[in-house]
Amino acid sequence: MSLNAESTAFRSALEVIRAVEPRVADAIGAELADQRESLKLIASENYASPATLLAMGNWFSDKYAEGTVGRRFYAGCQNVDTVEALAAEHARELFGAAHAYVQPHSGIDANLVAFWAILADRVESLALKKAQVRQVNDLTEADWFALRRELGNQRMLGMSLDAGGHLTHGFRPNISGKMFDQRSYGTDPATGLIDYDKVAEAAREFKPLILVAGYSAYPRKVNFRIMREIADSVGATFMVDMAHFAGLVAGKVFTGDFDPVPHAHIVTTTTHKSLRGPRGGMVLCGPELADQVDRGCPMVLGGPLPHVMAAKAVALAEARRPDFAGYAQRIVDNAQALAEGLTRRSAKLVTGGTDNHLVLIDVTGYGLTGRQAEQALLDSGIVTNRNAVPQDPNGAWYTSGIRIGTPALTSRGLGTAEMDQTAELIHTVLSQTTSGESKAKYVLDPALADKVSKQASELLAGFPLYPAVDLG
Ligand code: DSN
Repeated sequence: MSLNAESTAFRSALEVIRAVEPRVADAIGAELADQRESLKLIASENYASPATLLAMGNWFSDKYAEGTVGRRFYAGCQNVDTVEALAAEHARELFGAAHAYVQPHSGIDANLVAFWAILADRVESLALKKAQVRQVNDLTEADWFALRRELGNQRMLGMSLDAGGHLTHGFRPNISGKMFDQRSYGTDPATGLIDYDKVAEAAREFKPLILVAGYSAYPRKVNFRIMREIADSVGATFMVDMAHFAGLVAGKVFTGDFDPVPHAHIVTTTTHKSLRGPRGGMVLCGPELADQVDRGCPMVLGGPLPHVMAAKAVALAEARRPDFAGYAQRIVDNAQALAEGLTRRSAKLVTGGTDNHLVLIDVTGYGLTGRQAEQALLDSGIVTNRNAVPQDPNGAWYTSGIRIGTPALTSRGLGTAEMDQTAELIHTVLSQTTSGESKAKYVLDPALADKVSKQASELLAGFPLYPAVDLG
């Protein structure tokens, strides 16, 4: 029987790699086997399509292409121009954005590009007002620093890390918290929800240059219309980092007030989470910030990765297909089924549930730290990650939470019935694990961990991962 195209492609690729360094070929094969075997609930991971994966493994990797489409610092970029323009076009169409910049290598890179663009735009506006120069690049170094001092306000207000924000939204130890004078907003201690009046109050007091919305561990929707009104009321630039929920925006699950694109001045994202593309980042904005954003490389970023931009174009084309909306809705249906299943079994959830792709379990309800729970689940074939909960008593390393998300299992085809079974497996492990002599140590009967691992494998057996890929 002849092999299908995917199996032939991956088998041939591994054969070529094996001839040079067999251990790499073995590791690639082992990674597929591990991913097939584990119940992957990491909220920020997914499974890109074979077409997306294959678009990355080619000679586009050999090309330098600093600059932008049609304006490169290197010759011979006509084919890179083709894929970069395609990726940007798909992104604009998918999200209804005026401008898309598809070069960032990651979410952090995308955020750095946005910070640069906002700051440069403000300085340039000030320079223009004084009729000093036409664009920021024409400023002398002395004028640039003088104008930055005159601008004064380099303050960022973002969601705090323990409330579910991201490191790059002004967390003090991160570069965002060092480049900017930062303050953060949290969530209401009683409900776990964003209190927009409190955000408005903080904005009035702090008068940030940038108001950031977006999260990596907040299990609810954010009203971006209200956030924009808050930003406007203090003259702040409104930035949304939609890395976690970009797939829900693309799939039109988050619309109206919950779609950041019509409300934010600038939107950043990764491409590999709920959006299900290759590892990478992207920036969307209106015409006002487009020129500064396009200076991302080489201003902030190293040379673009044309092979990844090719894969972004493929994945974004996939996300524009009608079936992606169904996928996005199933992600949320599954997360809600998982939340309900856990709640029914007495798990304590931050905010009591979810309306996006993730659920945050407060594992102090099981007498555990996040680290103990994460390892106990891993022993049982369930891959999650520990995460701080609001006002976390165990800090950002040990934490008190477990973050679980459904984009990956939904890609595999699991539905709400399987989410209930997943909730049962998680609850079984957590309720049978006891705290050890330190915040990292725990006691779990290995026989129980084995039993749950087998049950997880049985659950997954009906939903083969990459069914078209047979490595032999
Ligand atoms: N590391 C990503 C996550 O897991 O949410 C965010 O950067």
